[in-house]
Amino acid sequence: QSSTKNKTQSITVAEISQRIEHHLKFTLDEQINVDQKPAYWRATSLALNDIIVEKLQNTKARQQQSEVKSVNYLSLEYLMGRLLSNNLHNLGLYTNTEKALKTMGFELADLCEQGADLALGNGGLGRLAACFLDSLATLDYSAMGYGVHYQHGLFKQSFADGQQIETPDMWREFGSPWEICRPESSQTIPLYGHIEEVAQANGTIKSVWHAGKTLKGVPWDVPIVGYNSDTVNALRLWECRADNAFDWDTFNHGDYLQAHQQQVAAETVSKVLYPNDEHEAGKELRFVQQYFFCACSVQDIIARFENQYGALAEQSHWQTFCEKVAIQLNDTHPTIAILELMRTLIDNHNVDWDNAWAICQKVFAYTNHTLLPEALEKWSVALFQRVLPRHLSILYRINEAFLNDDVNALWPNNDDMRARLSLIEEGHEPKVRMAHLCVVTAHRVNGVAQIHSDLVKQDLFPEFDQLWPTKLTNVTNGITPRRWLKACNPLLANLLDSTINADWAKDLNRLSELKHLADNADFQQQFMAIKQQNKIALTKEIKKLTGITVSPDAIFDVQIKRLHEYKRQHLNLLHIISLYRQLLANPELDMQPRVFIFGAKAAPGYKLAKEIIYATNKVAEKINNDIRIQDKLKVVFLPNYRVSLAEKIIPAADVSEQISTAGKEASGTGNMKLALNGAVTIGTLDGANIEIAEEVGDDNIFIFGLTVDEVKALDAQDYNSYQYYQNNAEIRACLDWLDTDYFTPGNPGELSSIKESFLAGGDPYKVLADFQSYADAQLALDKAYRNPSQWAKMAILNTALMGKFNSDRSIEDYVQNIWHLTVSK
Ligand code: DL6
Repeated sequence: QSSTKNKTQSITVAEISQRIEHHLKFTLDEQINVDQKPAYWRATSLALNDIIVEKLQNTKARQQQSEVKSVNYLSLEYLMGRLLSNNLHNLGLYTNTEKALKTMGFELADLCEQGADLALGNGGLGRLAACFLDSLATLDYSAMGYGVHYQHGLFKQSFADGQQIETPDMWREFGSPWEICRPESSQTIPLYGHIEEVAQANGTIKSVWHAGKTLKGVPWDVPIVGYNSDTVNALRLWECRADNAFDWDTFNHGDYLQAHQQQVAAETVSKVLYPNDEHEAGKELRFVQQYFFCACSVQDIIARFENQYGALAEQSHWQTFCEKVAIQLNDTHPTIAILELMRTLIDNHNVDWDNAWAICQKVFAYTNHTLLPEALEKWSVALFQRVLPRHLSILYRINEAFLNDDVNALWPNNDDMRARLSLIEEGHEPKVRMAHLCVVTAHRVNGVAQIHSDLVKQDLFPEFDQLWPTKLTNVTNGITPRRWLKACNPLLANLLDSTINADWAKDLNRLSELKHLADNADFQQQFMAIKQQNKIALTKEIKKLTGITVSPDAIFDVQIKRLHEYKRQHLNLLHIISLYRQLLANPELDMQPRVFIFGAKAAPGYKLAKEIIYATNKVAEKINNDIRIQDKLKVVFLPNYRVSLAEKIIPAADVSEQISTAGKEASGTGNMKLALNGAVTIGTLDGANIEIAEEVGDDNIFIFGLTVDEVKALDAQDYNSYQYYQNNAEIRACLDWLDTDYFTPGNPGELSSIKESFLAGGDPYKVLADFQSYADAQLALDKAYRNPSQWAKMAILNTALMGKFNSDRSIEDYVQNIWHLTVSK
């Protein structure tokens, strides 16, 4: 195959115009030159998709021919964002398309705004999956992303009198130009029913599963375009339909609506993304959703393998399967894939137990993304038994072998240890420990930042680490510099293009050349002028979205991430209240004006998280309208935080708030995006903050707060949050203020739940313990900002030293240590 990347880049402006006009006329039946942005957005996307699909076909042919190993990334979440701008940048067609559209009277940047976000994820885990797909294609690896084709992605958020309101996300109400339906690869998925033990002619017993119901999985492929590469991979998303869509008997008896019921029931399986971040709700529908997704994906992986290499029933192909297939489990959500592969190999492909198990151990690897106990999935044995009886019997056998062989070898006759490590948690309602199944099966288990991986070894799975000392490892997360700088911050990207003589968006380490310019007054001026322009643009967006006027001369201090107590938006809020108090006491307080910008969705069932949003909005309302403080303080909570909004906020940020309780944030990736765009971090020694600090140096980051060990020590001596309340007058005053009706006129006590969470609630995330240290760090930050050349230097060095956090590096780590892929060029 000849290289198509240069061919793509040479597509002319006229050709692009022609392709757009073709779709306007023949696909959309639109009059050319009608001023209709949605139609032009769609026509442009379709025109681009034609080019992409051709590359996708070439990629497939090339990958098949070269017989390279392929990684299958299984994730219940993909936070893709919008695709038009990113695909254009990755294909090198942005400028020509911009020109083409100009001749038609449109601004490309404007049109890009028309696209809906593909918000098929909650937060960091889903966005990481999206970055990884981008890097895999960019690096020319053969990869397939597998996910769920949710009809509704993450809910839309708005505020009514400060309260979060959720409405359904309708990302494909009128279809999406980016997806291709593949009915020929549909899957039939059995579930429920019972097992029959059938004696075989050779004297053995075979378990035969008589399913009570089947579902149909229909795949939709979203092409994943590599940057400046020949590769377009696919993200395959499964939609659930009824296997027999219509009950003809019922239909013929005249009950037309009833006849449709099966279809309605099946569709609920892929209807909606569960909006819980770091929390498992344990609902049957979610279990079925996970299984449906895993079963479709495993069957598809096998079908693709057999299509290329021949039937898996043949023993000679078992080894080849291990050599050609890697399956990565993105957290425990897709764990059932392990049991499904075992079941399929044994029941459908005549593989014996030992070989099936050996295959599973070779192909599966698992990434852990959280230590929070409430996020570690456990499914009730009873539910398993009802929905997946055959899978449960396989799980029991795996457990038996694990406990009797592995555990017993290291800890002979140790019932305590058996109970601790078993795949089943005994008790009133026995449960399957999904993470244990992953660790027992996978050949590699990785955490997502060094400290997190260390804690996975020390605290979460110490016994597994003793059993298999090389299994647990680390791959620090990364972000794609294509979306998170080149596409979202064109002004800075241009400056980098003209300063660095290399394709920095591919080789991000080249940004370190900026180090030598960090002190250069001219370069500082250019760098900060771009920041200022980005801030002006965000100022307008803030006005549009909230009606609030902010000054671009203020410090733009940003905390954007899911709302969770451990991420401590309420620590930020407490500090804002304290600043406000200080300003009321002394309106002439010498400080740089500051705009605190929040973006966060709370899980709809997470009461305190929603109360924190409400409190922030109420405090914001008061502060923003208080003329006594002369605009020195503004608080903005932007509604509906999502990828496309992040792309507007991040280039404009001066300060990046990464203030989780040490030991709780596995890695964070927003911290990397913000620093890459020249924001200076104020953060704890948690997750990837530690590695960011190592890269940029202590002078270019504001670290505060307890370390992991100090948090543990506080817990060991029974942390008493009341002491901080009693001993720190500022804390006391701020918390007591929340009890009054100052922020909620006429309704005292509306914000008291936050104070309560710190006091009666025991302050589980040590907000009060870290408050003073945080306030001191904020003071130091304010001082640094008021020295423009010092601040410019810090900002430049943050951009310069983010090379490590390129998701291409993360992918190369996975390739070297876990997947062992080779490039297909
Ligand atoms: O690894 C991606 C991302 C990390 O950067 C965050 O620190 C971590 O909180 C997040 N974890 C989850 C866990 N979800 N569940 N279950 O989203 O992963």
